[in-house]
Amino acid sequence: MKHISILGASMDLGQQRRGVDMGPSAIRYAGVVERLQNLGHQVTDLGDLAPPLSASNASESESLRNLSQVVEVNTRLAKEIDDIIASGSFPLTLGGDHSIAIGSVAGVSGHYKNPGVIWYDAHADLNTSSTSPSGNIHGMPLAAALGLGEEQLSHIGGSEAKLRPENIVIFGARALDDREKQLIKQLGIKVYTMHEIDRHGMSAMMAEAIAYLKEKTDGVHLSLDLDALDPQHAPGVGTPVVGGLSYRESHLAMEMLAEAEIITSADFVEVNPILDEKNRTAKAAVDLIGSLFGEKLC
Ligand code: Z70
Ligand code: MN
Ligand code: MN
Ligand code: MN
Repeated sequence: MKHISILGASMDLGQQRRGVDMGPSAIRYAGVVERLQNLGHQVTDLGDLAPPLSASNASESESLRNLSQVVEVNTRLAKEIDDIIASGSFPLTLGGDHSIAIGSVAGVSGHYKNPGVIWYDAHADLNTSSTSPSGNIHGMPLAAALGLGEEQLSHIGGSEAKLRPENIVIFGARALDDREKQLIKQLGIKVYTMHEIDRHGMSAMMAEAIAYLKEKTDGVHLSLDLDALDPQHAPGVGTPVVGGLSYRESHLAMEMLAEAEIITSADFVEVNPILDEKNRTAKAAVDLIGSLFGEKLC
């Protein structure tokens, strides 16, 4: 039994399609609290962080859209996550776009000597304001956690880098920008692209990723972007990318992580109910959360 604290990060200003700020509501509506309680966990729903009021005026930079709002929300989120862990509870953050991982990783990192992360995503989110093709901050959180790019982002929760490159595993990647590929090579970040997963299978690749992180880290944050899944299984995301992980593969991944007992915090992000079909993507998120927290089929 775990004590789990659920926190909604209702943010949609890290990218340009509105509606992903309603992700936490959709995931609650799909029954996340009841699902975890039925598994015997003690759950506290802390509600949503107050969202920023609106997108900024045009004076803010197009290479860092809505920077001040993203900084403000993530600064509060980092503090909340820090407090949740200090209280002995497992922080489960519901996004919101992926920019909120800047705050969640910042809040987690001080609690471990060697914090690690599994970045379960079609994208690497390793852009900075100088490499980003879009200016969307949801494409930058992993770079910010490495201490790269705009300091207002990378210094949230402290000026130090929050993650070491060797403690990162990216899983499910299939839409990397050229500069992100360069950075991955340069820093030696471990990436399981769809190629490796197709070639060797989820079971072998996740087992390898778990062994890798177990050796290097003393706490692992799972940052799960629903666009890691194929759009067939998770249509309600802002940036669907074909050729993704299936619902079944993703379940196996969560079950293996549960069995390995390595995950110490998590976020589930990018569920956009406006783009969804009958809340399917939020339901998939809740199904995966169930597996991550120990649900068994039989
Ligand atoms: C692209 C960028 C991204 C999520 C899209 C896309 C980033 N690399 N992240 N959807 N979740 O604009 O930086
Ligand atoms: Mn909005
Ligand atoms: Mn992402
Ligand atoms: Mn993504």
